[in-house]
Amino acid sequence: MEKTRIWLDTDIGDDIDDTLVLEEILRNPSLDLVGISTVFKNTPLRAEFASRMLRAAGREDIPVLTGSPSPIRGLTPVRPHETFSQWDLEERTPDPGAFLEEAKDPFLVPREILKRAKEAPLTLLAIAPLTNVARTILADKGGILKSSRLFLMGGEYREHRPEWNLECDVEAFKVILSSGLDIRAVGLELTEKSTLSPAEERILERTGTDPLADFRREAVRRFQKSTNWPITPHDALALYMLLKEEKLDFLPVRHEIEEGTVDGQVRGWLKEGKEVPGMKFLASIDMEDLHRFVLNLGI
Ligand SMILES: [Ca+2]
Repeated sequence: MEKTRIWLDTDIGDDIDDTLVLEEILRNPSLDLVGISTVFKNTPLRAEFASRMLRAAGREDIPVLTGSPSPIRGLTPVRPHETFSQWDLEERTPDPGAFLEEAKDPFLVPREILKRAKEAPLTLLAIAPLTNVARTILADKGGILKSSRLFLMGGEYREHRPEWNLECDVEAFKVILSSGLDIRAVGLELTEKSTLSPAEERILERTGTDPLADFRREAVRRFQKSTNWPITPHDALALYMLLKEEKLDFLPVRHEIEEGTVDGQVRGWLKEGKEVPGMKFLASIDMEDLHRFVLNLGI
């Protein structure tokens, strides 16, 4: 079977779900991960985190690129729990090293994604604010991305509520909606229901014996200790959707963005609008099967 060429755009290093997604991708024999880009705030540190994870997996051949730290327009929202929750405990936050230099070039990530998409059709998996992806779409003057696909976690499609990845870069989400690309999205209304039980969390804490599993176990431990939150694997639904698309039900996206300003910050959410060509959102999901997928981790 031909492998799916995948590019991961991620804000790995805060919530644990991006870490779980990257591990699953690395372990999945049907996926060929051709590159990773980081986005939102401390992108050099996120890149260092991802590259350490690749090292644990023995996959230093996969490029990790430092993407946009701030949205296309407006301010970066702040939420109270914002730390590099998987790293800040007990040891000093590591030095992002060479990734700091890379962060100065806002066109680095678009250039590299377009280069890969030109070689062969590419599947973009976006599990973070959509700044990098939007910049890539804007830079794609030759229509290279028309043969590629985009799977994303972002938006809320049922109740007009704000969702983090959308509101962190409202302008970027508008670019996504007007891109005409072949897009499958999963919204907060489904992902927020994916919280693992304490017993399931314990499975994540002990599964696997290789260095990649060790890395994840330590990340889970630190996440739990610093946040004291249950694990809600929002982003895993986007990868699940990518892998099981044919068995899932989608609805056409008939939405547009409504904007408001709260405390001087631009906020945005989806409301009903005209049909967005090429874009569909996941209608429902079997949570038991999703949890089996999250906990299996291909081990
Ligand atoms: Ca994420």
